[in-house]
Amino acid sequence: MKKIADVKALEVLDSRGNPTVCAQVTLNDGARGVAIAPSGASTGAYEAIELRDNDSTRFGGKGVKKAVENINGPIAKALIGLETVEQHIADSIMLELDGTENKENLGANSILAVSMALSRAAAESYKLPLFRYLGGISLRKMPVPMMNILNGGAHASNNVDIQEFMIVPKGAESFGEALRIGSEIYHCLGKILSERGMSTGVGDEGGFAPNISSDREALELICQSIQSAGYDEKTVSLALDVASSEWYQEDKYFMPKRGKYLNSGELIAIMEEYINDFPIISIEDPLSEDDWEGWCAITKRLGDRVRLVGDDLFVTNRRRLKKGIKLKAGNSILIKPNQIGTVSETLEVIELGRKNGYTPIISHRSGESEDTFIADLSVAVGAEFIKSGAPCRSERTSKYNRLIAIENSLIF
Ligand code: 2PG
Ligand code: MG
Repeated sequence: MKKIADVKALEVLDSRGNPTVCAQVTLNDGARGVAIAPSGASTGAYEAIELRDNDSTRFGGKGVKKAVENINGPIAKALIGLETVEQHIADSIMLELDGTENKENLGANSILAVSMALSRAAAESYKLPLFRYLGGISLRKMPVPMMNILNGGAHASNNVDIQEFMIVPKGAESFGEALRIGSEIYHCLGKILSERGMSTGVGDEGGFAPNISSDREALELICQSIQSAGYDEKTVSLALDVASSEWYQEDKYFMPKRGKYLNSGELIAIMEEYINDFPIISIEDPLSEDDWEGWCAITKRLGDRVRLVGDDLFVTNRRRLKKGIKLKAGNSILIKPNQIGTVSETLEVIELGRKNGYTPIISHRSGESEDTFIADLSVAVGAEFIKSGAPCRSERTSKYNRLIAIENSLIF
């Protein structure tokens, strides 16, 4: 009988140099899983709570000692000795122990790290790669990467308000080819920027973060880099993450870097212009998490032309997705396990989305680590896309490299 023998945690650093939670679960047969929780910057208001110490004497208040103690104390006590590795059973025990809707007692960072570490330990115990353990034998396909090559918004200290400009090599024959194409375009963009005397410094997700005159200029620069790398829109499309919840104030949108106010209708009209003029196939958070009316309007107007992806809108949360399905708001859902806090709830919301025609896009956070859980998750659920930043910086490429390994059936 498989049994949980030990649960432990440590405070480690994420890609922004902030503390985060690393958990380890060991089974009675010696199988062991380790996982690190990621962390967002443009977090949705309805996400599960990431527990921070708020003790200004350590890490500027960002320490996660309490979250680590919650694992080493109550979570370990509740899970050690459990005579099963069934994910939903262990996850429900942690949910019950926390006892809140948003996981504020134990922290979604501690619960998720344990939840992911348990999946890994169980996979190892069954001698299966993680994607196979999570997804079973009917694995469908490799995802297409959505690579963020130009960063703005809360992820970069430049003058660009839209958070992410992504390239999507959807015409590539394999994941490896898609990554090669993405990397070539990324380097062409770097060359174009440096020829124009613009900064080639990168933002949180590895994309360039130059100061430019407008969002349109960013889109034009990316199209030029696609062309100069020798590709066209049959092979490479574009995707945006507007992250507009960051701009929303009392029914209006204030673009902080440009100092401009817009209403929902104006924002929708701008998105429509971009779709008309550029090969954009996906727009994430074009409207705010609280602007359901705007979301319904944009879905009616553009939903048959483009993926409208709810990130802050749905926060990987079943209840919010159900509301979206009922109202016909959006047609895709971004999946970030730490927005909800357990592996089983993440799998459930993906299933709910799929049954209702909402494409799942598996996503990293802007604060990441060497953990590659989401790469395996994307294959396990047959996601059409994975978003893991630029083809640059190891916390981003670790996911892409893991996918190359999976595609080639090499199990690291
Ligand atoms: C997003 C994410 C990841 P953050 O908005 O989609 O790109 O950013 O992790 O800062 O919320
Ligand atoms: Mg987003």
